[in-house]
Formats: sequence, structure tokens, C-alpha cells
Amino acid sequence: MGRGYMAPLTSLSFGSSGIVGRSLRRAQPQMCRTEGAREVLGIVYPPLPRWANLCRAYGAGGAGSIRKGAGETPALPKPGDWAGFQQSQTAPRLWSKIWLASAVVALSGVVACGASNAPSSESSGSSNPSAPAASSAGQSAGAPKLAEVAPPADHTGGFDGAKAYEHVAKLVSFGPRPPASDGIHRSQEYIIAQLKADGCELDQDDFHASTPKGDIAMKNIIAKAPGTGQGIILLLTHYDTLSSVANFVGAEDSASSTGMMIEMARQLCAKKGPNSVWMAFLDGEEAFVNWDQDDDHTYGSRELAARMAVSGELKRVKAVILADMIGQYNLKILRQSDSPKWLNDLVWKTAGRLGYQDIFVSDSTQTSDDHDPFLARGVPALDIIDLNDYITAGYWHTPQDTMDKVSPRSVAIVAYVILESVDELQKKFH
Ligand code: 1BN
Ligand code: ZN
Repeated sequence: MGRGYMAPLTSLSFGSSGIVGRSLRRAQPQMCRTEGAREVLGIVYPPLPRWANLCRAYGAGGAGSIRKGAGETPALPKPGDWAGFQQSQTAPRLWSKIWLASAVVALSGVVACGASNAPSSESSGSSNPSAPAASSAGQSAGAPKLAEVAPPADHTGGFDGAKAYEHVAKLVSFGPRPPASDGIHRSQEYIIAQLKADGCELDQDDFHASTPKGDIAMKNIIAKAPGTGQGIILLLTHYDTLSSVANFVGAEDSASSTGMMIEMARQLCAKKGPNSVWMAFLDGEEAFVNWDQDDDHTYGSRELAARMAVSGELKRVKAVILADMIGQYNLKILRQSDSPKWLNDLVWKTAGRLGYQDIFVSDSTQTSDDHDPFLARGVPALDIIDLNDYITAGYWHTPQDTMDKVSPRSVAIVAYVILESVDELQKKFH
């Protein structure tokens, strides 16, 4: 893929020619039939699963910050203006620090609480470094958060969770990242600089997507670690944020998975396995107006799947693993019922072996996301996502999606599970 490429209509029209649309519609009978599609902050979404009584919670979020229509998007502040959004606006920093300090005293020895906004490695003294620490126990959705720290890198297969958290904070510091914005351009520069520094081979796919808001320039960034054979293991994250909500910086949706993937690239680009490992940073996942209408979503992943189909590379893909919203405290990842059983089993078995069966739980759900264009083309694909709890807490697609909702420990654990799952895939497809 070259630079400055204008996507052929064929590539995006694959997504709208029926394959992708059918896939998304097919998923709906499993969802909350009583409520149907819901509007959250001006964007209409498909219904959610029943399992956690979410239909009611789905409408939460308050309509006060709805911004609709072209020209109503607020002017983007200068980058420095966004520092405050690294913490929730509803919890002033001083009070949250006092609260955290009290929590540290109360739970002495359990929580290691740094004064810095980027917690460093924990020293829990736990006899089982893989076991989840007690620091997240008892926290309910919406409650103030105890600071968690990343496990030392040698407890998570070499993955440096503190560094990943710094990447997340950096992305958030650029402000909102809707497609073609100043914030996303700064994010692209940052992602590319980090990947180059890690020695990754890079593809930059600049394309244009036809959206309800007109033709929008977008960019996928693909880091490639070549393998000795022909196979490809494809890891995905999106890095854009929702354009329709003012002051939405998306710490969890989507900086957490993007920061994690940047840090994973440091390890993966230094390795050569039987299969190549590609890490795609995707633009344009979020809807501009209505997720459930006119394929107004997943522009970047549809572009990538279409391009790889045209080039013949798609046939070489053994598995796709998407990570999205993986940094929450009290993380709960559900199996994906639309994904192949063997791929769910491989990842969940790996998580169980590492001691994280309380995070990778056995319930199933179905989520529409960037893995869909690959499933629709017959490629085994999985979404590692915790969407439901974030909706219940009232943070999803709101200005409350800030750095204080992201746990370096959760990010590190998901990275560890994905890295080990990549090793399992390498063994399976050697
Ligand atoms: C995930 C994060 N998604 C958007 N931001 C995808 C999605 C959209 C999942 C609608 C469920 C409903
Ligand atoms: Zn989102």
C-alpha cells in the first residue's frame, strides 16, 4: 500500500454492497428485542444484549451535550488545552488525589498509589504474579477508582504496561481524534514515530470514505513484523474518536487499545515467527450520524479488508484479533458468539492458563465492530472488548471517557493474553 492513495470506489463499496450490511443485520435478533436500536448522544446504535439488563442503561448519558449537524462541531482547542481531560471533569483532581491517598492508607500494602498520572510497575509481593491484584475488588461501576498499577514487564511476557499507559495518556493529550481532525493528525504522527522507532515495517493507507458528512480523508497505519512463511496474523485497533460528542477524548474508546498496540509493536516487530504479524491502527470506526444506517461505521476496517482481498493478502490471514475498550477497571471480556469457536477457545484457554479467567469470563455476547468486515469475508476474527460495563457506568461515548477510567493493569493483562495468543496461533499455523 502506498502513500497518498485515494481508495477506489470498489474498495469501500465492498462494504456497502451487501456483505457487511448483512453481517450487521444478522446479529440483531440476539440483541434486546424489546428496546430495539437506541440513540445515545445523537448517534443511533444497534440494540445491546440482554444479559446484563443493559437495555435501560443504554439510554443513559444525558442529552445535554448532543451536538448535531454539520457546522455544530465545536472548534478544537489547542493541544495543551486537553490536559485537563486526562482526568474526569466531574472529579476534580485535588479531591481525587485526596481520595486516592485515603484509599492507599486504608488498603496499605494492597494498592501501590503513585502521585504521577502514569503509574509504574507494582510491587505487590503476590506469590502469583499473574493473579489479579486485590486492588480492583469491590469497585462498582461509577464508584471512584483506586489506582492500579501495571505489573512488572517480566510478569506480563515482557509487555511494559506503564509505558503503554503513557502512550494512552499521550493520545488523550492530543484532544478529540475524529477523522480528519487536528487531534487525529497528531495521533497519526505519534503512532508512526513510535512504530518507526521500534523498527516496524510500515504501510500508510491514505484513503477517502464517503460518509453522511461527506467525503472524509482517513488513514490506516499498518505495522508489519515479517514471518518466515506466507501466513498473516492480523491484530486490529481503531484510534479515531466519535465526532458527534463535544470534548470526547476517548481514553478507553479508543486510546487504551491503541496505546496497548503501540507498546505491543515494540515486542512483535523485534520477533520473527512462522507467520507475519500485522498490527493495523484503523481510522473511521465510529459512526458520524447513525451506526445502524447506510454502513456509517468501520470505514477503516472495511477499507483494509477490501484492499487485502484485492491484493490477495486476505487469503493468507490465519486469524484476526481486534482489541477495543480493554483498559477498564473491573474488566470483563465476553466471548463473541459470531466468531469461530476455535478462536474464542484459543484466546480464552490462554487467558485461563495465565490466571485471568475472572477477566475473560465464559459468557458470550455479540458486538458489531471492526472485526465484522473480516468475518463477512470468511476470515476468522474475534473482538476483545468490554463495552457493556462502560455503558452501564455511563461513560461510553461521553466526555467522561477520561484517563481516570483506564487501568494500566487491565491494559497490560489484555496485552499479555493477546501476545501469548499470538504465540499459540504461531504454533497452530507453523
Ligand atoms: C465500539 C466502541 N463500538 C463503537 N465504539 C462499536 C459498537 C457500536 C458496538 C455500536 C456496539 C454498538
Ligand atoms: Zn466508540
